[in-house]
Parts: sequence; structure tokens; C-alpha cells
Amino acid sequence: PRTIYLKDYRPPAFLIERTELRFALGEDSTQVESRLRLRRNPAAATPAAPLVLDGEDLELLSVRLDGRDLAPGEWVQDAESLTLANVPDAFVLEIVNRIKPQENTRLEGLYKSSGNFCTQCEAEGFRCMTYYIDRPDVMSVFTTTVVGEQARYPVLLSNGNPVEKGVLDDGQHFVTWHDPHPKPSYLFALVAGNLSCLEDSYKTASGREVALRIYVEPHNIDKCDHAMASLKKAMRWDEQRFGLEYDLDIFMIVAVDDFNMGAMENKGLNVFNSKLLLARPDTATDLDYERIEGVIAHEYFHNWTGNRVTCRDWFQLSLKEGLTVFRDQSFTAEVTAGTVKRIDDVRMLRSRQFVEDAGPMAHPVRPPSYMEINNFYTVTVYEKGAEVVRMYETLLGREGFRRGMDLYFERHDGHAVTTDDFLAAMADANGEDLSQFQRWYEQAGTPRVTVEDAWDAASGRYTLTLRQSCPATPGQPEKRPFLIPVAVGLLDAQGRDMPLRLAAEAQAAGTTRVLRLTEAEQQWVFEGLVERPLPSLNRGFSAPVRVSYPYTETQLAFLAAHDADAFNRWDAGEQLATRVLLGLIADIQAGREPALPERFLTAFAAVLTDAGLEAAVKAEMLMLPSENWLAEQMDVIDPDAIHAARSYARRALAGELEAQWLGLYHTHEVSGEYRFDPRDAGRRRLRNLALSYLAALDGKPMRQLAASQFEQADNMTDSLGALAALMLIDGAEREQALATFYDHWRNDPLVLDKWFALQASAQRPDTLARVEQLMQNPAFSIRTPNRVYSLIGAFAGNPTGFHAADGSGYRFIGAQVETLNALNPQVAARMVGVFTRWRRYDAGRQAQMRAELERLQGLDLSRDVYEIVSKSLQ
Ligand code: HT7
Ligand code: ZN
Repeated sequence: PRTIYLKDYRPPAFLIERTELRFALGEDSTQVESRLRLRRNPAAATPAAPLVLDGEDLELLSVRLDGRDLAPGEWVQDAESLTLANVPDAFVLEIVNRIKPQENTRLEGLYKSSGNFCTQCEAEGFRCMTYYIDRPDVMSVFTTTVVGEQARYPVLLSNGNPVEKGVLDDGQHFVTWHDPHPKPSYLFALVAGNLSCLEDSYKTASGREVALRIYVEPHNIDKCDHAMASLKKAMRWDEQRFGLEYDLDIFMIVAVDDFNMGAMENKGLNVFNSKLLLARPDTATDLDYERIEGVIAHEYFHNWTGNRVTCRDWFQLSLKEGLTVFRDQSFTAEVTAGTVKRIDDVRMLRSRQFVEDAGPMAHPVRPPSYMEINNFYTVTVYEKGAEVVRMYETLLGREGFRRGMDLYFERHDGHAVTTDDFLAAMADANGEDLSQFQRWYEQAGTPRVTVEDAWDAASGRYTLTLRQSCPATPGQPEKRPFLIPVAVGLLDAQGRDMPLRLAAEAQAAGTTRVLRLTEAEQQWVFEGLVERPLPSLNRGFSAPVRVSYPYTETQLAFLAAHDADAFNRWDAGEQLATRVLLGLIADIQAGREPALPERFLTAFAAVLTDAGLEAAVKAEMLMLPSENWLAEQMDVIDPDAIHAARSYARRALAGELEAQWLGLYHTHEVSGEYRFDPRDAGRRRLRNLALSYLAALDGKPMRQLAASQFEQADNMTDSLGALAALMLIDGAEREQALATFYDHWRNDPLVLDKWFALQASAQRPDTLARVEQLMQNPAFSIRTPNRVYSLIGAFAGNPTGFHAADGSGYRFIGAQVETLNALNPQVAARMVGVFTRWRRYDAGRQAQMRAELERLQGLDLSRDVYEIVSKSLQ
């Protein structure tokens, strides 16, 4: 496959002013008629270029130019395009082609899901429906007519507003939709099916009434209330926080069961994976409720950051994704508990994005090249991209950031732009030179900031020296210094924040200061201090970097108990626990008896019994670092020792503090009907965490405790919490509960996904056999991404299952990748990602993973899988 480079970007040779489409949906095939009003782009590089349209797997039936039928010799067709030489400067092109949505297993373009038609066009799916200039900088006004059998497809939807509808012969009907906002093809959507609709309305800040509709399969209509409430919350928040109003008369969301990713922000017609929309207390967990609220908000926020202002090319993906993730993170933090959200986001960034940034697929937030753009919907583009946007806010302040956003929309509304344009708006609106900030978009890798301090008691001066470096990444051996905002506080011996006065300042200003680290090495001197402080660094995770400072364990425990910055309190505890666990891993590897240090136990117990801590924050602080995170801290990853050490620590913490855990469990029962609110959700989280620790103690009493929670639970959070705890304990209760759960939910695929995932994640010797057996379950289908993610994906993420020393996990996932490669390359590419870090393991595992990658490389691979396999082997 060929590599596409950002440096080769050229403006399009033609623009499409109007796009009129007619889809005649059939049971065997669908006929697509398009009428495009094209004109040469005055900004094009080559004035007489031919017209090249993108198109894949299309059966071309006819081509007409300005009303004249063209003969086959007047165009050139290949597997990916249709070329017309010698076209006029402005003309109307009419094309008729046929496609087979029923045979579409890739789930790109038009396909069928549960008997309904739906589309997924981002990034390059539109070209699988009709010939088009399928790139985001070609924005057009769309009018779409959908024709289908009325009995099968009573609901016919597309973008914009409905302008005409009618009944045709042979039981067919049609609806015509017009979207007045010019948009790129990737935001096009069409849905047709037998769907029920939850209706509501919303009055915008300026007083316009917007109809809100959520479409689902009829049996799911009682699971849409949370999504609707979330949508209205998000609409209000965007008005209040960013002054952004919705711009059409109708906003629709459709849930589909077969979807490669989470959701899609098509203009006025969002399409959602049903797992991110449907929720009822007995079917969805608190985490599901939270995710749904976040993703509904995310897709809605794209209406401005992505749709009104879109990307010039796919290298700019983070322009819309990083910014929109930042917006959805801010929304969730403001409507729930901010600290917990920040901890969860950073935990995920560190355990996934830092890992990606240190591996063979590492790429900058704005990648310079790709083979397959679908492979670049990554944690780097999304989550690190969001951190980059957050740094603007940290540097410029909340008001400065808002000024930048306002200028961005003022300059670019209705256009397709770049991350440079975003940076320029932020800089210009605030009179700042942010040119060095550009490096966050261009350089891959996680920077390291090393901190040294010096205390001069005689003068009361405290000096912090910060040094930055960034490891080499593929294609980037050398890095230039970043502009890093490091938020710093200083604690006195009582754990109170000290007022901060930097040298040359007349008076102290605040207790947290954002230091702008721009050089490889820089110093800051704080004056007027009466005692040696303890630094609290990178408060709130102000920059996506690794910070090293030689804290002692006592200092970490002190910060964990006292830091005024709640995020850093958690982070200090996390660093301490990581150190302790790495010590236990070393003990196990050396054949020594592991023992939990007394100091750690005391600090842990203090958190466990702290009555002043909010339940959700306490749960965060009592969770041990994940096995993946611990793996990243090791030179040679040893999955067995990591698992043994972590299990040992859990058992020890459970055994030493059994009475306290039980106390916590019994005092955190949530009474009354299930409500999804941060307080109740926090209590359930903490209580289920207590149960999972207690489960580590094994034995009948704990089995009974979990089994009785399982029997009595009136909501999915508690039901699944109990089932997860039972999965940790051998005994009849476990199989009994699994069977009960299955019998109860056998007709609800989304709930069964949880059942699949729990079993595939179990760190037990028989897990692979169980997964193979579950693949035969009638509820499983390798063609449905949700099933694949929940069973095969969960197993791939199970460190002891996937990395079984005999290589069975590698061979199993390799075989699934091979099957998926032919059916759905996007899903296959997601599954193969677990092999990328093969060099980090011991020689035996390396050889087996490498062999599996080489075997895959020898197959006829899709572009998606080929790119990841070949880059992993480089
Ligand atoms: N913008 C959407 C990305 C997306 C997607 C990309 C490739 C293939 C399938 C896809 N489905 C959705 C989702 C978002 O980030 O909002
Ligand atoms: Zn997005």
C-alpha cells in the first residue's frame, strides 16, 4: 500500500457546489443517482487538471455531463477512481451506480444492521456509495432523496430538514432531505428502517425551538431517556460555556447494533453504536451511563468543532477530535465530580497513550503520513490531542481560551482548516507568541521533565531546576524542546500550601504557579519562604509528560495525605503504590517471599478509613495501579510476576483490613430507587471495590456476600459488580451466577457483551478454552464488532491470557485477526494492535509474537492490518 504524506497536500482541483443524491434501497442492491454541480477550484495548483473522483466497489451504470450521455471511452475507471479528462470549468455531472449494502461486512459506506440501512462515511466511506471527491476540504450543500419499501422501511432519514415526502408505486415511498450547511462527504448520513422514536424539544438561548428525536429499534424505546436528558444538558452547556447554539430545526440520533466505533457526528443525524445510547438501570452500569452522557455530548459538540469548522485534510484530525474530547471532558468534569473525571482521563492517557507513544506506531498529534487513515483514530490524536488543547487553556487562562475559541469561529466558520489555524487564533486573540507550542503537534513521544531542587535556609530561597527531554520515536531521532506548562505548588511541613513569590516579584501571588518550561533546562527561584518546602509538581496533570523528582516514600505518603491539589493527592498515592508493587514484582522474580511494606499499609488504611473523603475519590485512591501500567514501568515485561504481585497485594490489603473493608461495604449501601448521580454512583463504585478486595480472601463468607449482592441487585452496576467479584473466587456460586445471568439476559446482546467480557478477562488458566467455547454461543457473531470487542478484544487485553507463555494466546488472536481481516479490516486492525509491543517482552514471548506477526505479514492483508503489522516488524 502507498503512503500518503501531509507535505503532498494540494488544494482540490474541483469544488462541488451542490450535491443531489437519490438512493433507491432494494433487497438485492441499491441504486445511487448523483447529480453534482462542479466547478474548477480557483485555488487549485494545476489549472487544467482532469476530474478525478474517488470510488470503490461500485458498479457504474451511466455518466452524463451537462445533459449528454458519455460513452465508456470518455472516462477511465480503475479500482479506486473514475477520471474524466477535458471537462469544462463549470458543469453538471450525473452518475448512476449500483452497490450491495447487504454484502457490506466492512461497515463503511451504506450497510445493513438488524434489517435497517445505515451509513458510516468517516473517514472515506462515502466513496463506497458513489463516485465523489471524497476529501474533507470539498464542502457541498446536499439534497438527498431516500426511496424504500414503506412496510420495511417506514422511517427514511438523512441530514438537514425534511422538505418533501410522498408515496410511490409498488409500496415504495420517499423522503427528500435538504441540509443548508455546506459539508464534506464524511458527514453525510442515511438511515432507513423500522424504528421507534423518542421525541422532545429544546429551546435555544436565542429562543429557537429545535425538535429532538432519538430513533431506536422498537423494543429499545424504553432505554432512551438518559440519552435524551444528556443531549439537552450538552446543548445548554455549549451555549453557556462557549456561546455555541445548535443551527438546524431538527437534531436526530439513531442507534445501530453494528458499528465499528462509538458514534458518528453526521450533520443533524448522529449515528450511535447502540451500546453508547441505550440505558436502563437494570441493563446499564454507572460507567455506561457516564459514557453515554460523555459521548452524546462529544458528538453534539462536533456540530461546531468538526462540522461548522472542519478539517482541511485527515492529518488535521486532532483539530476536531482533540478539541472535541477536551470539550466533552470539560463538560463531564463540570456536570459531575471534576477530580474523579480528571483521574480517570489521566489514568487512561498514561496506560494507553504513553504506551502508544513509546511503541512502533508512535506518531505526533498531527501525523506526517499514513497508509490507512482509519488507523489514526488513536489515543494520541484523541486523548493527547485533548491534553494539547487543555494546555492552551492552562497557558492562556479560561477567559483567554474562550477569546481564542471565539476568534477561531469568527475566522473559520464554514471552512476546512488546520491545527496551525487553531494555534494562530489562540495566539492572536491573546497577543501571545505560541510558535514553540507548534511542536506538540509535530513531535511524537512523551517528554520527560526531571526536577531538582535546592534550599537555602539563610536566604529563604528555594530553587527548582527543570530539565526536559523526549525519547526518539520512529522517524524522529532528535526532539526540540517543547513549551511545557508545569503547574507547581509548595507544601509546608503541615501540608499547607505556601504563598508563592518568584524572584523579582514584589509580592506573593497565589499558591499554584504555572511555570513555562521552554528550554532544555531552566531555573525558578522562590523567595521569602520560612522553611524548606516539598514540591507538588504538574498539578492537575497540567502537561502530558512524565515527571521525575526523587521523592522518598514518606514524602509521597505525605503528599497523598495533604496536597491541596486533589489530583496530585491521588497521583502521589499512585506513585507510591507503583513503587511498592514494582518491589513485590522484583521479590517474586528473585524467588523471595513478597511482603507489603508496613508504611504502605498504614497509608492505605488511612485513606480507607478517612471519613472526610468523597466516596468516588476514595475509590480512585484505593484502586491499585493496573497490570498494564506496571508493565510499562519494567524494562522486560513479566506478565506472570506482575499478576502474582498484584494479586498478592490485593490479598494482603484485603486480609489486613478485612474489618474496614466490610465496614465500608455495609455503610455504603445506596437506598431507594436507582439514580444516576455522582453521589450514588460514587458510593456504588466504592462498595463494589470493597467487594472485589474481599473476594480476594476467597472462602465461603465472601462467596456468600457476593452471591447475595448478585441475587438482590436491582441495577446492573451492582449485579455486574457482584458477578465480577465472583469471577475471582472458585466455587459453585460463580458458575451458578454466570448461568443465571445468561438465562436472564439471553435476548439482550448488549448485556451479554458484559457477560462475554467478564469471562474473557478472567485471569484463569482455562480462559482461552472458555473463550473458544463462547465463540460457539448463538449470541456470538464475528461479524458484529460489539461481540468481537467484548469477547476477543477482552481476551486480547487480558495480560495473562494473551501472554500465556506457551504462545496459545498469540496464536488464537492471530487467527482471529486473519478471519477479521477479510470481513472487517477496521476491527481486525484494532485487534492486531496488541502485538505491536512485542519487543518489550522476554525472548521466548518475543519470538512467538514475532512469528505470529510474520505469519500475518505473509497473508493477503488489508491496508489497515498491513500498516500495523509492517510497522511493528520494522
Ligand atoms: N468522528 C467519529 C469517528 C468515527 C469513525 C472513524 C473511522 C471509522 C468509523 C468511525 N466511526 C466514527 C467519532 C468521533 O470521534 O466522534
Ligand atoms: Zn469525535
